[in-house]
Amino acid sequence: MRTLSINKVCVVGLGYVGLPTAAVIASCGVSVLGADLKRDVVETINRGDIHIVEPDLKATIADAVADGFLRAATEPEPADVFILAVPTPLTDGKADVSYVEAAARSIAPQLRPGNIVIVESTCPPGTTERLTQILADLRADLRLPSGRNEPCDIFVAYCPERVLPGRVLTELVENNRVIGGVSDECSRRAVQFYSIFCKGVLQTTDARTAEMCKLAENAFRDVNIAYANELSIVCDRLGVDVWELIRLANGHPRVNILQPGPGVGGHCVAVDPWFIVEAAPHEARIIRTAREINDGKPAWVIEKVRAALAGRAAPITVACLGLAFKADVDDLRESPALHIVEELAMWADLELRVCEPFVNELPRSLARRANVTMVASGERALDGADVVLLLVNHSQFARIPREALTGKTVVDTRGVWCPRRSDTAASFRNRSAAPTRAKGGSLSEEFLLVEPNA
Ligand code: SAJ
Repeated sequence: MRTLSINKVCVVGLGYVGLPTAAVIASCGVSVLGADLKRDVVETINRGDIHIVEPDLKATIADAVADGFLRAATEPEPADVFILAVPTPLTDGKADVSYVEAAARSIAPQLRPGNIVIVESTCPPGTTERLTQILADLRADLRLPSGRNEPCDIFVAYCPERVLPGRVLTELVENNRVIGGVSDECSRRAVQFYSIFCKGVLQTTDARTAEMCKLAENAFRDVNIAYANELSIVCDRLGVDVWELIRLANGHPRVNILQPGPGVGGHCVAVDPWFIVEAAPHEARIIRTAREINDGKPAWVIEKVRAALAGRAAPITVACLGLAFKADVDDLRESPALHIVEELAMWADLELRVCEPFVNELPRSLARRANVTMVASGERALDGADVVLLLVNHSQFARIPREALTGKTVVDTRGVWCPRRSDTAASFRNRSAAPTRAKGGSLSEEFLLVEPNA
């Protein structure tokens, strides 16, 4: 097989996927131009700094910029490979592919024979074929690929990102990848490109299957989380400790139940399954129901808080621990924690003390509320609080000593302080050392766990 010569890569979109991807390629000694419409993002990166939180990313970007392998600009430039990594939001319940179409239009004038165009944004099935048609319409002088494997000048493939926020730099290199070329030659060339920095298996298929594969992976996770969330609600009704139940069930060699929480957030798992529902509304029944269960969880948590407040004299101080969509990230997109705190902020006679260690200031929706203040640590939030609402299992919160919860009503949506869960090892070694549980499943001598058993 002829080896490609790749001297320059242009990454369009410098967000949670595009920026780390640009960094990893640049750190392999390939010249990378990152294009982003946002001037402040471009300036930040050219200073060797970053605008998102991701472990080790800052140092990798700083090195790549200092070594001259990474540069950012507001417009794409000619390159050997173009990667489109722009958002595909859900707008009015439908996949909004306008950014990815605009990105395709922005690279069209730069295309030269031999170029590879790779779409990494999450897309509904058929999008890569449509983008290929857009490029063909804009560049009638170039032969774009078709599924018929005819000779072409530009090679187009869909290759979804699969990285987990918090582990992005590792997973970009280690994960297996699915590469869906518009033609077989497109797949072959894309494989050669990804071989530069990927250690995982590169599996080839057609573009439509690769698009559906990405959606199916995130819908699979959503369905499994919905199962855990439904179990937590069922267990609450039945007076069973869901965290212990899951730990025990997962001892079965073929059972692996995920963890319940306050709902599903982020820009992927909470969004992508809807693309499948939109594409096959009558057939995608479990997928739709899972979305509804997970979307309904914040309202259930809010009812738990209402129960925790009952009978207390106003004003009541609630410590809200976490706003991010999951542990140890700064991302507030589609965050159920944020949604819950926004709702509580509208209630009369509540003082909310919010701690989100990964964000410097309150989001605008909360900053304008006089009854909401931000504090720097979990312990500060707890000081004088009547109710403690744990929404995100940030490592910092797991380190809060249990004594700090004494006398407070606790709504622990992540099971961080669940006695049987956190004392699992100890309780196996010495059952009598495990905390004792009062009637109703609560640790009433020390603190009350409203969720899951009250
Ligand atoms: N969550 C639970 N319980 C769990 C696991 C997760 O409630 O047991 C919640 C999280 O708190 C969060 C949401 O689900 O609110 C999503 O978090 P996540 O860690 O499951 O996934 P993301 O959104 O960070 O990343 C997912 C990953 N997809 C899969 O695991 C199939 C990642 O590999 C994808 O690259 C990413 O979506 C993406 O960009 O599509």
